Amino acid sequence: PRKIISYSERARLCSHPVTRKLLTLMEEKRTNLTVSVDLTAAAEVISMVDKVGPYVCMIKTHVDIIEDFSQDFVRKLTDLAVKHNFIIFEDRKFADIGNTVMQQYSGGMYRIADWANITNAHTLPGSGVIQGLKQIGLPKERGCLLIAEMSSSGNLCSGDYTKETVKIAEGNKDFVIGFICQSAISDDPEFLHITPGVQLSSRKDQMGQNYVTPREVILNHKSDVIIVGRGIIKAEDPVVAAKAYMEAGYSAYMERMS
Ligand code: 6AU
Repeated sequence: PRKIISYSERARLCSHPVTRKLLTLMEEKRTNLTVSVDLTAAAEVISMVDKVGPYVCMIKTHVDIIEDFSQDFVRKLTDLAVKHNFIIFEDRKFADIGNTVMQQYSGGMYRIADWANITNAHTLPGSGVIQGLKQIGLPKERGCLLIAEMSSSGNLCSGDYTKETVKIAEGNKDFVIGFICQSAISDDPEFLHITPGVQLSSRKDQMGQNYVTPREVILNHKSDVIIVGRGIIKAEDPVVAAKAYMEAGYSAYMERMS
């Protein structure tokens, strides 16, 4: 079992600048909530981010679902990150050879590496995917999360795959800052454990997504950060919902500390 030390104590142990910043602001803002703003119009995304920004440590995007993506969207998003003090995580799930992901990360119309503090990658291709991303991300002080486990039914990320993913992370600590996972899989305090598939009410959706509660994730599964999408963005009042998830997540962290 993982020894529990506070987010801010951990920030001091961490050498990666993004991890330090994230853990520090989590304690300052008293939140371990990431909102996944999976909306398809740039203006809707920006308006939602401005509403929930005060309650989150991180905003997660899927920019390839935005119909009218532009550099203006990027400017607005990065301005809001300063205004509300949060980290930007583009959920790109890179999964190709190093040479390809390098171009996907730096170029195209999204130029993800220019604005996203964090992105993520599957380890299916082996460590080459990290070598490619790193060439672009290291000089910009970016961080990467490895997908070690998934929330969807029947996924293949388990057992040896998860263990090998931890090894790839350990070999690339200058760039890999943690995991997308369902529960804590490493004892290293420098690695973040970030968990999607979180809702307070439903247990699943119609396409294989499985949900657990914020309390289960933080207290029982010993994760650090919860990711909530539809539980907040499709709620009748996203601000009320964001506050409820923030409170549920942070009180579970306080309970784990006590
Ligand atoms: O809360 P939801 O179900 O509306 O949204 C969950 C978000 C989505 C997924 O693309 C993402 O989390 N996700 C991921 C990530 C973050 O990599 C991995 C996973 O195993 N399950 C999952 O739902 O934007």
